[in-house]
Amino acid sequence: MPARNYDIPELRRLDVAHHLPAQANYGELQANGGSRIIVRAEGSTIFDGEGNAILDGMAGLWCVNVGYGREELVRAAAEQMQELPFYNTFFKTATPPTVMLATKLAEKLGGKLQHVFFNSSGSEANDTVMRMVRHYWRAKGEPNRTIFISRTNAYHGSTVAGASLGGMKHMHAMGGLPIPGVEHVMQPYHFNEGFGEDEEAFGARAAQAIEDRILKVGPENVAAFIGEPVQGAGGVIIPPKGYWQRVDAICKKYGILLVMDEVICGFGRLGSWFGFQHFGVEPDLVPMAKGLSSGYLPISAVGVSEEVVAVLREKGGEFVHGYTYSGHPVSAAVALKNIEIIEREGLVERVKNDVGPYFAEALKRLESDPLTGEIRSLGLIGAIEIVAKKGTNERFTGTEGKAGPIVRDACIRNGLMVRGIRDSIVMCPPLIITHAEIDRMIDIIGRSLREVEPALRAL
Ligand code: PXG
Repeated sequence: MPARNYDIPELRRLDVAHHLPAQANYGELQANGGSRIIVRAEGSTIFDGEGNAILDGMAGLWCVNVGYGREELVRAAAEQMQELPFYNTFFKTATPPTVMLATKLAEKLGGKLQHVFFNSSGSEANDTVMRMVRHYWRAKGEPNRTIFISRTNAYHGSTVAGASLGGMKHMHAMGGLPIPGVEHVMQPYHFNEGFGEDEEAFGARAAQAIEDRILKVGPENVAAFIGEPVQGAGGVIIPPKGYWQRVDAICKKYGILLVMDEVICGFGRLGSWFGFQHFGVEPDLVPMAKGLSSGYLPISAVGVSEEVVAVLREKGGEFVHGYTYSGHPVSAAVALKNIEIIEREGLVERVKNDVGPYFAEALKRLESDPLTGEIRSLGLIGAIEIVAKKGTNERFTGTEGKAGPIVRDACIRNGLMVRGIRDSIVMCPPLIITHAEIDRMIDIIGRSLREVEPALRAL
């Protein structure tokens, strides 16, 4: 559909005058004359108001798994809005799409994960996790089990609970976070924290850090461990082989609940419906969002195990928690249709057997670039570490943490949206991306690295 005829300079002026965008430096944004206005999108490409076509190497914000411009999702929303635009789940009531989506998710989660609680965002899903887990332990007669163990650079959202569970120092530094009862241990970031060390041995060391902390705070006080199967916003940290098996075994050893945050990894990203299935472990709670509706409408969910629900049913009384939009029927209808599309088009298998391996192969073309340290990917998520000295993990002096955004800006100028995280760029394209588009991504990144090298070296 063609974009409407917007007055882009005026929109940018109004953006500065009235709009406070998410996670932005407002002074810088004002000095730059406002945000880039994105007006439409199709397939894997977004278009800005100046008429630039930008290949979306980030699937929106790690979420538009089925790509843009899906008429079926528009129709699913419109039909549900006509029939029933809203009803809540507070008054012992539910709506057909909500019940059907819970059933579908139970099928996809499989095993003991047969129950689903709905929310609107990944952050809210993790607030639900925190409240449900603590309620569970109280109901079970172990009220001292309140502590969550998480990891440095984890991202679990931006609400008070989400940002506390997360391990982002700059978020905590804004004040008052993390709230009490959250412990952070090292992340399994081999390139930065285990360079030169055998990868599996490093993974074992990172898992051991979790057990050490459990013993330090007392296992009887620990409620749960939470982790993303592959850390996304933390820089696409793919854990070494054996890491998740070790974490799972540690949780079982001390009777601690395992929460795997599938907000990014869920719905095909790693070539499996959920990341935990790829890594071969079975968590107790599974927050998910983003790819659940491919971002077409806000919706999130928490998959919950039979054991947890059995305790809540027997001894929990009322679970005094929920949101106005828990199980929103329109969002649920869109999520159901989105899952139907992923199934019908075999997108999960496509990532596993086709585009995932193709992406990994294509990335290898950047291995000879003097600026690339490590290039890693799993399914359709990947990262490129930018280094000052080939063969090392040394960063550019004076720009510690800044090389990523510099390369990212060059990529955007050249027509590719990627995300710059500290000294890396990360990629997370729609699952429908074509081979030709992957080739174009790699070309643009290669060209952008060549363009910025002199500026990086001059810093
Ligand atoms: N868990 C994970 C693993 C996430 O990636 C959330 C929870 C929170 O979801 P909501 O819907 O509340 O945003 C996320 C979100 C980034 C970036 O900087 C990443 C996310 C959100 C915003 C920015 O890459 N992930």
